[in-house]
Amino acid sequence: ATQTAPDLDNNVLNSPWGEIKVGDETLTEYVFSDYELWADKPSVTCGSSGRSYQYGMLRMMVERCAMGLIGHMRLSPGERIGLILPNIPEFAALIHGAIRAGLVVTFANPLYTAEEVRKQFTDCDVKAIGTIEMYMPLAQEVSKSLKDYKGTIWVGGEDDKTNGIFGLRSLLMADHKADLPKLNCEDVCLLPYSSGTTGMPKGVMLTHKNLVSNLKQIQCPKMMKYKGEKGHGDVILTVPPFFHIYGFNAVLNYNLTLGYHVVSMPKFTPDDYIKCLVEYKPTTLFVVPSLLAFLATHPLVKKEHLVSVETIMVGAAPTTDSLLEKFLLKCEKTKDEIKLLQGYGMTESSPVTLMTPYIYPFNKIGSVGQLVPSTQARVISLTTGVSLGSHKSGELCLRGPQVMKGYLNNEKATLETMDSDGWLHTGDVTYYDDDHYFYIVDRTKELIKVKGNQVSPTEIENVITELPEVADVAVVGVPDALAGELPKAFVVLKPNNKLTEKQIYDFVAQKLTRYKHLEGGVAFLQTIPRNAAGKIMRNELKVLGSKNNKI
Ligand code: 4UV
Repeated sequence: ATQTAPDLDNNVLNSPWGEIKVGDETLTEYVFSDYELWADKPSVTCGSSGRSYQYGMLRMMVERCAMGLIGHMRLSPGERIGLILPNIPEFAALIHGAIRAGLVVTFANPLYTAEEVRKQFTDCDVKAIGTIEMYMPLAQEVSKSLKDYKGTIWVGGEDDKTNGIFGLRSLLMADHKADLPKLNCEDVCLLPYSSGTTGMPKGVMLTHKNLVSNLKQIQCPKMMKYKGEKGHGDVILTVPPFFHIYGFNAVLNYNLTLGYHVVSMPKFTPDDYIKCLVEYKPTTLFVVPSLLAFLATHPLVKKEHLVSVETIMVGAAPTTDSLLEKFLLKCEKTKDEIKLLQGYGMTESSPVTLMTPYIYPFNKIGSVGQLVPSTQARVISLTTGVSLGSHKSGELCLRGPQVMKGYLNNEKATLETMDSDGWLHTGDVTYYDDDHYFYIVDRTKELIKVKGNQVSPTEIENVITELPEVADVAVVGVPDALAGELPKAFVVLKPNNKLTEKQIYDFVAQKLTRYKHLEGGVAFLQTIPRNAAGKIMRNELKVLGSKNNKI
């Protein structure tokens, strides 16, 4: 059954799920608030090596890591630490250790190029990096550009003081007593990067309060009804990276708070994923649409592999009804036997704002759900800006305690994204039905989503502009069945200059990580369509791009 009609005042929607008590704990306090109840149970297990820590051990590692960062590495509260780590159990120890120490954490995709990491880490003035052996050359290369650098933490390695390297193990074992600072829940503790509605990736300032509020919002026992209980014995298999807000807060922290067993995969391969399904018999899978497509369509995935699965949480990019239905056919389960829940959110909102409640009617398949507790929405007309009623599409605006403090050192972008009444303008086009279930139908912002990963067109355009032959360029996303979207470049060459599509593709490939490569193609134009204000008319290019995918 659907919920009773929520308050509706001037087309401002309130959550039908009421209010939460806004978080006044710090993130690490909240995530480990009940750990003693399951201290001997596994917390995070590496799906490929089997390496695993019990909750009691993880909690101790967090505390010792915090002391090591302060007492041994001489980092000070408020300073920034950058993590270049895949989904391994030590991620949880290091990130919560740093947050407990009062440091502000930024994380980067380990597959980024040195240039991409350098941009991010210099932008927020990183003083220490945590990484594993495989990415040590990347970390050391980036660290050369960082001011007053205090050292690299090597997860799985030993001290090498001459090179400023601290082995994580010796950091944890070091005999020192540091006074850990008293933290304020209004302080920023996380700086994930997001391009938001326009431009280059920016540091998103999230406070303890933002992140804890969001955990409470998605742990609302009414909305998730059956799973109010903690320590339920659930086993989670997750691929979404912990270095993205979805993987970090909505997956890792969400499940650690509840005492569940998180099986993480440092690298996705079909064989390893199926091996984990068989070995760990997960009850819940956290996926992005392209991973759901893998489960639904890959010949190696059999229905026997999915027998233990009760719930699948899918988010980070649009999912189609036909994909959800294909998946149900594959596992031969009904919608009541396996819950396909969707979550919608943004880095700027910690991330979750909309979620399908655990019990929802079948005709709502394809909806991203309802407002989580303590969250309000307005859908505003793209032409007039007025708030619209049900069944009318417009830009989704959101307000709640999970919304960021702003972008780091970028007041202009903050003001463009958050208005004076605290509404976050998402750049997503949506409508809601009479039961206040939301449907995402389009995106007005420039952002491209490739397999759930953010791709900023501006970032690719800036790279292509470095080519001396190029007069003008615009990058847009074109639809792709598997990845969702792929970046495609439209390039105007200077008169009498020559470049091939391949030269442009290769140039971008040298500078940016794999999922930002121009897999949607390169096309040459005489001019880039711009409006009177000089803004690229991306919609025209999108139409051109999808009609003519392989120009
Ligand atoms: O900033 P970001 O990279 O953030 C995310 C967040 C993913 C989440 C959030 C809550 C969940 O419960 C969950 O399962 C996953 O990806 O990108 C934000 C943009 O991604 C698109 C939309 O354009 C956002 O502005 N997006 C995120 N989730 C969805 C989506 C969705 N369910 N359906 C359609 N688009």
